[in-house]
Amino acid sequence: MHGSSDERTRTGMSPEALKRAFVDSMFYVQARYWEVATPHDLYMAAAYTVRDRMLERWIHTAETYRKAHARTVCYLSAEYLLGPQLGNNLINLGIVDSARQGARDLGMDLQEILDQEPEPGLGNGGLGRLAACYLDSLATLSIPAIGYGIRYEHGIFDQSIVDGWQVEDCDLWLTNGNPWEIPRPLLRFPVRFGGHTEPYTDEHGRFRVRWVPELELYGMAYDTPILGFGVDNTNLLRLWHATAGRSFDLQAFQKGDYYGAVNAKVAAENITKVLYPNDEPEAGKELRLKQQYFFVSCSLQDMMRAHLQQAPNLEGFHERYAAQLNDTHPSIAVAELMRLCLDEHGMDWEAAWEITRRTFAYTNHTLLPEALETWPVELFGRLLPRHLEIIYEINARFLDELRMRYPFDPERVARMSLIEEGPVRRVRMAHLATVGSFAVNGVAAIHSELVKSTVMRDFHELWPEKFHNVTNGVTPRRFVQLSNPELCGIVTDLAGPGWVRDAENLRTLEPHADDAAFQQRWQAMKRAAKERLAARIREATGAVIDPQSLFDIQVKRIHEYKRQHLNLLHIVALYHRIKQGADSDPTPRTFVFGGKAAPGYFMAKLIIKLIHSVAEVINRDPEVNERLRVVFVPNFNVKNAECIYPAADLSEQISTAGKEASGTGNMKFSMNGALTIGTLDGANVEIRHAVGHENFFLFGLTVSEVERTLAEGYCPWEIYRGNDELREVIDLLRSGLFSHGDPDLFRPLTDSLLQHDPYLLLADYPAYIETQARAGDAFRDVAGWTRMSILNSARTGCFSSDRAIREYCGKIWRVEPMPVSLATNDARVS
Ligand code: 9GP
Repeated sequence: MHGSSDERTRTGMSPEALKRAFVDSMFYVQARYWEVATPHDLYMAAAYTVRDRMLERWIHTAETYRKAHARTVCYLSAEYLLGPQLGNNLINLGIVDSARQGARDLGMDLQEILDQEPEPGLGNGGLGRLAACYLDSLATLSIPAIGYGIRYEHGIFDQSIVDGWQVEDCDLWLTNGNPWEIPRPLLRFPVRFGGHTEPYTDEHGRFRVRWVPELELYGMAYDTPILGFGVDNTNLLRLWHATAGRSFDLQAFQKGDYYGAVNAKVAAENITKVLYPNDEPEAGKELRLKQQYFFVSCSLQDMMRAHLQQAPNLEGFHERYAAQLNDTHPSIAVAELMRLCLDEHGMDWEAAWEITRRTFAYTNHTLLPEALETWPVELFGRLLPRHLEIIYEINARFLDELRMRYPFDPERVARMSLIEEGPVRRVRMAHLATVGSFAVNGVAAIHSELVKSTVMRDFHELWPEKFHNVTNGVTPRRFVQLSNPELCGIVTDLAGPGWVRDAENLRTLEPHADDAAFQQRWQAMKRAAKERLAARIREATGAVIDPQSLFDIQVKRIHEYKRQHLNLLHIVALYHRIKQGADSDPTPRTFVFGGKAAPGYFMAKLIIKLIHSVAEVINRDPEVNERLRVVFVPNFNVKNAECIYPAADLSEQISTAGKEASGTGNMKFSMNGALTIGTLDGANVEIRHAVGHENFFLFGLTVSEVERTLAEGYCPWEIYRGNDELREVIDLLRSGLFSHGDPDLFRPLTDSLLQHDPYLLLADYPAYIETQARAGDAFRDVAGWTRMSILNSARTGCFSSDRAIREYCGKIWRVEPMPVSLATNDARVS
């Protein structure tokens, strides 16, 4: 394990070995000498120094898994929100102290080097970050696994704020090079689009179909090693980059069409240019479907290549691999695996179908109808004609089965079809994923129940045993050890360093919850984190905030269902009370917001504007600003998040019940000792159960109350009329006070609330206000609050992604750990 090869200077772990390797990297990789080295050179040299140590483990891991023909998890995900790698890799290698010491000896500050790293933001939010946490846990638990995805040249946009409005800037994470990836120019697979299909008879006289595509390009692999913590296992993240095929170029060149060839190259490479922001309609996003097919096809071809190196045929493919579909984005994999088996490997339908449906498992991450992907049949057929045929055939066989089972229920058969009939016929990707998988899971207990009783109800009735729950989790390596060193120190002192691999050991905090000396240490930890956040906010926005005040934080994507505007209604109510001299909540608070809005989602962007407008009025009013402050942290990303979660006193998890599948920010906050104010939605339900009802501020309608309220003809206007304070708050928003006299600026928001209020803010408003008042009171009882904070951390070890991955391994993937030891490798080499 760690430190086994200190005698080898290239990969040794001591400060001395690290220093020598760093100096070497500066010279031989960066080709720089000290006097002219830029901060970026220092970062690159440090990254290469660390990478060398990872490569040794990585190669040995690949060798071990291969020799053992290990059953391998393939995580197919269009998003990986990795965040900066250097700090995390130092932690997982167990060399933070050596690196800090080595840097100091060379007259450098490790933190300054870490700060140089650009963020690989290849994801939108929770779903992509979950994939990154799962990669960390898979390696840590020694599970043979490959993450497959897309190497977007531009990840999630950078957000800046101009005059209170979000402005999107292009993310340039690759501009200065990416030291963590290894390009594999020889690992390339063809991916085809368009054209038509034609029947033929093969040499055995069997009916076959040939796809004659119009366009062919290539996917080239870029590999990133993923280190486990405290083990030598180092797994693989393989991201695909699109390039034009050489033969393709040649054809055009031979015709003398130089510019045509260049244009074709540019068009091919566009496929992996940019990550699509979610929360926007799919309409017309042809490139998005191309991206999905592109990465899935490369990944399946790669899996087949590796399998066939060791097996005579594809018969045992599903034994070798468990492929997880992360949401519907990769669900075209079902049709692609069928195509590869049928058309490229000459299998018959039954054998191909057997392999396919025993290979895939599908995770559903949302019930929001607008996020459940469907593609117009016309578009599908134009881009992927062969796949559409295969989907029709899967559907025909499936519908026959259904008709036999439900002979008198044609509506049910139509509901379950893979094709949605209507003026525009569409392919239902969630249905394709469900029919083509051996397991389907939701991501929190309540969500999994809702999957079964709503969007997948018919499927659950048909195949009850297929449905599971695996509640999400977050890695304690990044979200405690790296981001909250003081908390890490406290737990390590009590439980020893092993808790990082077994987060249930956070429980050792529990008996100390009432100990006065321990409470002081806890408060100092919070204080340090709050000061760090205050400094960062000052640097980013110029705003000054008071670390003594209650830090009430809501950071996540901006969306109406997440209800950042409910939080704002409370803030305006507090403001209004202070102005009226009727203040009933004397607890000074700092409200912190952060999050990106999809570029095409007007209401979300208006909410960002409203946050800034309310902040502007409150922060400059001396009558109010001693008690209330409102700040927005621009460009919420993993780096910023690491600074924010540890600093929170109160975590806002206030979505309309039934809308948030799980949430993972809620877990990160709670693990870092924040109390939650939240609804019974997503993983809040399990967090509340774990931390104890008395340590959680619950409010709001339940899922069934939401359903009932809407069914009974919800009338937000009546609530507005019947609640004096709410009416005044909304009228203030409509008065122009927060919009320099323009009463119309926030109209779309206030009109939506008063006319439809689809997310039931007004219905939940009174309970939210009352619960916020209780939270404010509770914060003034310092010992009581500290106790609750300690208990939150102590009891949330079960939200480690290690627990989630163990559940996937046991319930769904049937895969066993395969520990790798560098020590045996050392013995073999020497
Ligand atoms: O909205 C869910 C979020 O609640 C969940 O925590 C996350 C990871 O499971 O997935 C999000 N879903 C999506 O981003 C799109 O389906």
